[in-house]
Amino acid sequence: MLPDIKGLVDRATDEIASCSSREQLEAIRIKYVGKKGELTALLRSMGELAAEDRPKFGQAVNVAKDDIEGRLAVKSDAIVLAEREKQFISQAVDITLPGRVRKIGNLHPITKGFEEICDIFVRMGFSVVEGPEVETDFYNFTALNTPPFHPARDVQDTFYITDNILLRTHTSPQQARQMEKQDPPVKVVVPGRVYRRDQVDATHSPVFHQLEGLYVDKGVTFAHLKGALEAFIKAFYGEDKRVRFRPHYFPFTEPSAEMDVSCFACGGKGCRICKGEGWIEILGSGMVHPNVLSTAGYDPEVYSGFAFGMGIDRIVSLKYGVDDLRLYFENDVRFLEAF
Ligand code: 2U9
Repeated sequence: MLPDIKGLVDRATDEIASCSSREQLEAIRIKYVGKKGELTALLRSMGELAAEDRPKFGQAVNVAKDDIEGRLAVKSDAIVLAEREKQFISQAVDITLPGRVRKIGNLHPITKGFEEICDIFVRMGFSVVEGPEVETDFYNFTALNTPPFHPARDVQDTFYITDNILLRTHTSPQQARQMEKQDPPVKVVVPGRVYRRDQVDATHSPVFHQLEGLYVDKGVTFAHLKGALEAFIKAFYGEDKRVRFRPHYFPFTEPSAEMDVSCFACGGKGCRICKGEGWIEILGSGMVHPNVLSTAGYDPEVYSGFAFGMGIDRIVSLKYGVDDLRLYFENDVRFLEAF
């Protein structure tokens, strides 16, 4: 009797159909068509058959082998496909999920204030220059008509590196340097960090920020000063703001004036914020003192100029209603993110 080839193919077909992994499929391949598999064994046993049965039997075994190998190949493709599908599903990206927002930070309110204010003065034709925070006594005081033992030095006590070298108390020394470096017209604003010997509280800090301006040319008058500073206030705080000038004293300007802006809170009627005044002091200004012009090598009979100075910390605080200077230095992101 001839071995049951059809039965063998049927068994292999069933096993292949119910198999679900590469490993199982490989085991089935080895079992039926491997070197020591059942079909190979059948071929080997051909010698036991009658000679006339051999060709037909051999042919039947080869057809069975092709059949099984074909089914193995089809199943193998199906398994690879199924595995890939499983992988795709497990690795799928849900594009409907909102993305993770990366924190990119923002500029410090003081930096923003500097940039906004510089922009306004640049539109009026000023250049922006910066200078060293460590200065000489000469540029910080003497060149600004404040010689040794001048009483104005008392209110600008600072940190001394040597008797002659100190941390600047204002950005004015850079304006003095600028005048020394170039002929008129000089039209600059100088933003920067400055230092004074002060105890820290809500309105005082040994480190604060200033922006000062200087315009020197032939024929510069107090009217130019008033026009430029009023234009600045309207651009920075709003067109509805009014300004007024009060006489004051600075050693480096004559005459000198402080400028007030109409109160942000009450518009000028008088309230708690402006202490009933209707006005808030905002900056200092004046016509450059002839001694300052002479020291820089400019003839005060030919040239005149105006200058001004403002504390940026205060200017920005008034704009945003910040009531404590210390907030600028504490680095609390909840505060910093509010701008
Ligand atoms: C030169 C000539 C004149 C700069 C000026 C002020 C008035 C002023 C204060 C405002 C508040 C400093 O930050 S604050 O404490 N500054 O009032 N500053 S005029 O005058 C100059 C500067 C340089 C060569």
